[in-house]
Amino acid sequence: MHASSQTFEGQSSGGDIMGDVLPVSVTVILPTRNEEEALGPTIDAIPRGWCEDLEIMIVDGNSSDRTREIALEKDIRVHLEPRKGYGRAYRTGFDVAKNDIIVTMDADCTYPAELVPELVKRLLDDDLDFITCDRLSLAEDGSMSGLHGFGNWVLSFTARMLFWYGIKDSQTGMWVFRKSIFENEKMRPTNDGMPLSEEVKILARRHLGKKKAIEISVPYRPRVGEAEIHTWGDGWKNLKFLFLRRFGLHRTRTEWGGLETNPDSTKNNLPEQA
Ligand SMILES: Nc1nc2c(ncn2[C@@H]2O[C@H](COP(=O)(O)OP(=O)(O)O)[C@@H](O)[C@H]2O)c(=O)[nH]1
Ligand SMILES: [Mg+2]
Repeated sequence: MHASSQTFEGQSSGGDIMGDVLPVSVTVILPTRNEEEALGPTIDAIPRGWCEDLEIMIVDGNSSDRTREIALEKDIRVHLEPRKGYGRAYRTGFDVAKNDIIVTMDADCTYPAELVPELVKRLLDDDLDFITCDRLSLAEDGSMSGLHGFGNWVLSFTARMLFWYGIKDSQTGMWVFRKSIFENEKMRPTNDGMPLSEEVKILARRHLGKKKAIEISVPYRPRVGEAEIHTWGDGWKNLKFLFLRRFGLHRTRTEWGGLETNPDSTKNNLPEQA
């Protein structure tokens, strides 16, 4: 049976049932822009004490609300990436993340943070390089509007047709992978916007293969806090990017990695939040 039919439904977790501490270091990256409502509960939902070193960080896109303050109160790392875009935040975060395994999630309480230890354990046990977490099979009521559900289906269907990689959910923002995959420069995503999400999966399947890059179904929940939704605009950009990427016509606007000048709480040079 295909890997994507596997689910992590109903398996709650935490250090307790995991037994031994996993012998790895992990960075959880949360991109944020104005997530003051949902960031605290998202951070609190991430289990602690189940791996040797756990770094939790936000890559903040110049939030104008209390997002960065909340992160500092919760004692997690804050990296400020003033350049706009979801993809830009990750193209910086992937580079500045301290640890060997990277986990990504939105900072909006939609993804099952409680499953992070089990997903990492799965990566190690099965000697995988990349896990993408499908939301479409187990989405909870109210987590995706009809239009968003339809848009996700169109994008995932188009991605399957163009690339033939068999990924069910091309738009999920939860991935668990080894940071070392980026040592191969071809694995580095190029898009600074929402299309980075589909690009990451396309690259994983292309360069790591189906055995090392798998899809697992996880629950998906309604969002906390306002989304800056550009349903049609982002949908169109995602669709256009699939075709550009397929025919090699995509272009990189900015370079891989964070800027030296980006403020970071580990450098003690964050500006006061406006
Ligand atoms: N740093 C940064 N984060 C962003 C930006 N745009 C969105 N985000 C964050 O990226 C995540 C995904 O955005 P979201 O609005 O939930 O998109 P959706 O899940 O596709 O509806 C959230 O945690 C946002 O706060 C941005 O320009 N910069
Ligand atoms: Mg979201």
